Amino acid sequence: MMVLAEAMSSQAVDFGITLTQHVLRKQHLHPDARGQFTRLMAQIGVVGKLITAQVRRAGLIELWGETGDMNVQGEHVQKLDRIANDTFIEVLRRSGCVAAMASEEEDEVIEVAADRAGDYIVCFDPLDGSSNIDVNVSIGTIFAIYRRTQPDRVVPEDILRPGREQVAAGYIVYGSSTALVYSDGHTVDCFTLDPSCGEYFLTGENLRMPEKTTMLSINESNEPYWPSWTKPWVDSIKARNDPQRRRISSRHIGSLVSDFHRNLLKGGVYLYPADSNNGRGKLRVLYECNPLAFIAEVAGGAATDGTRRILDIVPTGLHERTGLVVGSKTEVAGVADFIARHG
Ligand code: AFP
Repeated sequence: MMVLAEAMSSQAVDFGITLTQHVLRKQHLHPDARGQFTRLMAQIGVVGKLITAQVRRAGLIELWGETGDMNVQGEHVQKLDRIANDTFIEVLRRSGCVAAMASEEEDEVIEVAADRAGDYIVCFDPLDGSSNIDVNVSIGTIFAIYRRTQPDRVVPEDILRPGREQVAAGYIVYGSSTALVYSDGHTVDCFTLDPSCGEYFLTGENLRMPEKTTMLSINESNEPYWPSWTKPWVDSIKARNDPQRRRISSRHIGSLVSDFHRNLLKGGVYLYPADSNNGRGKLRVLYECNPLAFIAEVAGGAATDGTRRILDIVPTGLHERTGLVVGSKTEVAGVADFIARHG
């Protein structure tokens, strides 16, 4: 069995650095910091612990299954979706760091009472990949953090703004362990929750998206609805394989946050194109695409809807959807070429 000293010496990162310690260490990069961001990240960490506790016991305490309600997206709400959403809202409402929130599960913006409001706006998907809950497959929470634009009131532009204005973004994956990954725009860092002491420790520092694509993540059953460039593009990626050597593997979990996390670590491209009939994608700009595009870019990757950089989209509605291609920079750049050739 690996003893603690061995584990410490085998770590590529500073062993024993907690999430809060790490955020504090980086405060010098933000000379106007007032400590609110540090508190906000600590509270998001708490949200991750509370949701982890529910996810880990879901099968034991009847948290699998649907509530019987539909959400604003017209999807069946799972019991864990509801719990994760309420947890996120209530923890952040009490944090003193947040002025307003937008959730994938809520119809309207959630404003925080003035006496508790802070500097930040948070958009989040409380539990992404909820169709995977009942079958013990990885799911996650995704969040985007912006600074409020007005000191005394929340305005629509606080929420309906391009993703490039994010000050930070991150996600928590409830997988074989609970991992919290976030970027403050300078680096992308990964923390793993140690369940024995309830603390997040730094386990990956300054993550870089591998330039080489080895994983292709797409739901191929949607092929009849793909726009015309998608199939030739997918075929061109698969054509990198030959009988002597497999260079590309197909991996699609159906939980964007988990697919993204794997591709960030292993090198891959994730694709959910806009539907050729209605021109809309499935994924939500505010809660899924923006935060993951932000992380991808800071890690050296890129994200597009096919023609536009994801972070330049100015959403006109809270629950706007878009097509998404996210992965290494050269892979994503190649999409424009296929669109020019195949439309
Ligand atoms: P749910 O949270 O409703 O399961 O949606 C998950 C998701 O938005 C994203 O995480 C997946 O990658 C994508 O949908 C999967 O959608 P398909 O089932 O259409 O492939």
